[in-house]
Amino acid sequence: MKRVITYGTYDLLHYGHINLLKRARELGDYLIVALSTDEFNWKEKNKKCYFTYEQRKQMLEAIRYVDLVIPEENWEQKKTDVHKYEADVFVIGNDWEGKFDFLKDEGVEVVYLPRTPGISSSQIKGDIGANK
Ligand code: C2G
Repeated sequence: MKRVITYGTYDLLHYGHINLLKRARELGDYLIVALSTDEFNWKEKNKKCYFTYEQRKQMLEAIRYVDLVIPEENWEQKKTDVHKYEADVFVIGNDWEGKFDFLKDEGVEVVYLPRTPGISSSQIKGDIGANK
């Protein structure tokens, strides 16, 4: 069984996220999503999520491509996660191109997938805000 892992905030879930998760799952047989906690988002990514971690987790768990959701609490955990969860492949959007190549040293295949153009959580916030 080929196990795939990916990381993200997944706030205001949209089709760009779904496209990523679908392609990630297609690279193996089992997909683990490390979901950024509210604290990690705020402290490390300066992101104030609309939905809480539990709400975002619930939505991800409802997606057919997702097999397991775990918390992402810091930048460093990837190196241990890939062993803890026996991941064969690390996948993320190409906005992170090259940033996680160090995981190859852990024996993990690293794949950067093209982002879906024209959609983002911040764009959704802006568009809705503008139409108030
Ligand atoms: N994504 C995409 N296309 C978009 C928007 C997002 O393919 N139009 C992908 C991103 O590249 C990422 C995933 O969907 O792989 C989740 O996106 P975010 O929630 O924005 O995740 P991010 O803040 O980049 O967190 O440690 C890594 C970080 O946690 C990644």
